[in-house]
Amino acid sequence: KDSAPWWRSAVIYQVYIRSFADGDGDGVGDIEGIRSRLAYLRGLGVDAVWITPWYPSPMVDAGYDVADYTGIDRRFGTVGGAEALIADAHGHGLRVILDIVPNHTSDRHAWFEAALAAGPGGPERDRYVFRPGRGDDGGLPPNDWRSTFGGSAWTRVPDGEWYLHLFAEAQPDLNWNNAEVRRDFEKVLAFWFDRGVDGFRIDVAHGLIKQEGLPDAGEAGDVLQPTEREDHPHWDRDGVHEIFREWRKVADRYDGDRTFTAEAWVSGPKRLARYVRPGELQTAFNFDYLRAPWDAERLRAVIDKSLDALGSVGAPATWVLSNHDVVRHVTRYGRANTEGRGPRADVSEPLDLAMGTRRARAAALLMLALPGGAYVYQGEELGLPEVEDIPEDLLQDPVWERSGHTTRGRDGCRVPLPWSGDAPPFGFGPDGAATWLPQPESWKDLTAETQENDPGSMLELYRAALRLRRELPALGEGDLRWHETVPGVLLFSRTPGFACAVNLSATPFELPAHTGVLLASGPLDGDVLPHDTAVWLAV
Ligand code: ISL
Repeated sequence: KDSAPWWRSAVIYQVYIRSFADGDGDGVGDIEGIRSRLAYLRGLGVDAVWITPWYPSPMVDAGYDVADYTGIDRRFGTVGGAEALIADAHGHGLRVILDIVPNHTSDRHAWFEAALAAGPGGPERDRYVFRPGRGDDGGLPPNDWRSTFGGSAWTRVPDGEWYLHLFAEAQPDLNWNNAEVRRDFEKVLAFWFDRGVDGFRIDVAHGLIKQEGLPDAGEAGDVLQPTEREDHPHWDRDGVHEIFREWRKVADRYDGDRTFTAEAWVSGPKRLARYVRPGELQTAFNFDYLRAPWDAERLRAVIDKSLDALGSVGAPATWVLSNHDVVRHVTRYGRANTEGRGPRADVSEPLDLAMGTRRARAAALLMLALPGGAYVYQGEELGLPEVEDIPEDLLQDPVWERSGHTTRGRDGCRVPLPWSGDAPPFGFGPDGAATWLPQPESWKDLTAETQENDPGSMLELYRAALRLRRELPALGEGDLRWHETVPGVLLFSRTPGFACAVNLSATPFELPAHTGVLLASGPLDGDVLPHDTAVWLAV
């Protein structure tokens, strides 16, 4: 176990920087805030932190609109502060993963400003995807592609050309056929590797290469997720792999195991496995697991298909339940009939938070018992639910509107963390300081301080599970063997001497023979596992 590279079984904690901890009291989380909470992360028992974009940005898309890849936004700190954070984290035994955003820049990036100034045909324009429009006077977009955030993926500039943006208008897509774009990103990787970072999470890794000729997407343009179709003009094209093989060579020039994780929403584990073939990236988020509903058959199918596909290329699986783009899973699981997918909260379904929390506890034990690595999104260890009643005038996420369907966006999973105390800002920042989104009063019962040392709390469950993960040789990488049971129950063993049972049915389940209960997500009834409960057993 010890000789395998760290990233094959790592538990990586996602720090959504503007909502993690606020060191200077301006209501927005920052680098000093993270530094002040490293001991907490160490105590939680994770192996690494992934920090969402901290680069200078107009913040149209919360920092995923980058204006300078080698700087730090003044709201978050300085490059010196970032270096100090990396050193401190390493001192606590925590690795540091950065977020890199190669599909698009901000429209305020110097490259885009130069592209605009250059005019049609200028060489600087070739860094992006500019085209003349269709129609007599070029007044129609060059094709029918749709932005992920709604509307056409094209915006016209005053000189008459149109530029492509698969996300917000303020996020122009880069042209990855341009040699300077490739060279500059390799320099960005080196800049941060030189400062000690251990790896990168690659934003929209499946979007970089567009089909030659930019043909209309036709009906494929209506799919909300690239996961629904393999042959798509701008998602998951073969050419992206050549880029990542070059990136891997950059990482391998450094000592230690520098690593990459692809954020790639693709149509199933076989396509995902293409990103983690030998010589390419090391891991990729398994979003099929995140999207699976609370259903034993469906979960087992996702687990098997993922392990098969990733295993066939020698890559470990990487499980994830929540992130800053989707409804928090306590809330997803709290709605009986909701598929566990996507950022869109269907708030019309009745919500049972007690059920959601109970399932989230069981889901955590399941995830952390599976072979491979896992991601923990900040606040999931506190059992935070989605905040669904943020007043509309305070919402900040670019509105999502597709196929006539408007949602409240992603702010509900991005509310600043409650650390301590009885009232907002709950220790997020200094007493009396604002928070960029309001925190619910009810979060006084969910602060880290309240949960600390409470054996029934979500925080103590995560701590106990992560401690056992470090101690038990069976956990982390390795094999899994299923045992046939009754419908609605998942039961598997791992060697040496470990078994996990999860009861997703309504009927109590009699545990198999074992030599001790290591950890349970809720009270057991002797040797009977109640509904929506998971248990780790010594066998
Ligand atoms: O499936 C998708 C596109 O149809 C989306 O899920 C998309 O891949 C996803 O939204 C990408 O998310 C990442 O990049 C976005 C940013 O807004 C998100 O926060 C980030 O996680 C643009 O940079």
